[in-house]
Amino acid sequence: MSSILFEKKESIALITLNRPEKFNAFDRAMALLLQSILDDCASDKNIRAIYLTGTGKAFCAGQDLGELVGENPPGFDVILSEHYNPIITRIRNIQKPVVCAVNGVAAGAGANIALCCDIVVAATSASFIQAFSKIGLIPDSGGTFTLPRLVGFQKASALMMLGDKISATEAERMGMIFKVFTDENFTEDSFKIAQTLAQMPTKSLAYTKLALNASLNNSLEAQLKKEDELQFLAAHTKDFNEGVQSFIEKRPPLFTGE
Ligand code: LHQ
Repeated sequence: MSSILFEKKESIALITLNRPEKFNAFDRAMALLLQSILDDCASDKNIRAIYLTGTGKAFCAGQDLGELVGENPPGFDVILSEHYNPIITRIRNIQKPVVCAVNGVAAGAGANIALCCDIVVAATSASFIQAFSKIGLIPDSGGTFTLPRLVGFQKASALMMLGDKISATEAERMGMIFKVFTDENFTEDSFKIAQTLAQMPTKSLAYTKLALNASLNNSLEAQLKKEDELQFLAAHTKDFNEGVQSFIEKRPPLFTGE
């Protein structure tokens, strides 16, 4: 059985972390596989949205701790530079929206991979834990960049130092994630977001993502310039034309992602 299930459905790439007995923790092979799946999604023009979730009780428990004490464990430098960092940069740079459907506990690198996605939703029973301090590590996988920007510096410090597990509802309340859906309807409700995105003007979503990425470090002046540049590109897409035409003609738009 593959450690990640990968399916393409209705212009959506459905990626399911699949080591349920290890709470979908990553070993090297699984981390490299996720990178190659994301590369496939990036280059496939038919894919217009990505939906990332997990099998079983957990979304992902981060690094497979068993691998660290197994035979020939990968070095720490390799784990970050070859496993997690390339996953985070791929998710942030891919020109398509990534929905993360956190179906259960998200811990360590698993939490921070989830939090770097474009739209993060969670099931009521899901939870988030910056588990690193519990085992004497520091938060990685972009967590020290992402979390303070989502919830503020003080809350991020406390969550990362104490390593408390917080519920999906608390995560939503503090702005860490977008929404919580009931366990019963979680798959359907979360997948609907990907279905909606896959019908939208893909390039405008990609340029929105580029603008948001740039905003993380830009001055207002630089950001206004970035919006100028990207709006120019958006205005030259077929989907912009279709958006305006369909509005004038009072009909639903049919966006093609071009
Ligand atoms: C696991 C794991 C796991 C293997 C649950 N590995 N089996 C970067 C730099 C370099 C090196 C290190 O890593 C990193 C990045 C990181 O991600 S560091 C952080 C690594 N992750 C953790 O420290 C989390 C460890 N797991 C937990 O704290 C708990 O399992 C959580 C809070 C996720 C879930 O707790 P429970 O609901 O009580 O479940 P459980 O502890 O009973 O786990 C269920 C099973 O999953 C169990 O297997 P078993 O055969 O005993 O039933 C665990 O061994 C396995 N599992 N996490 N990371």
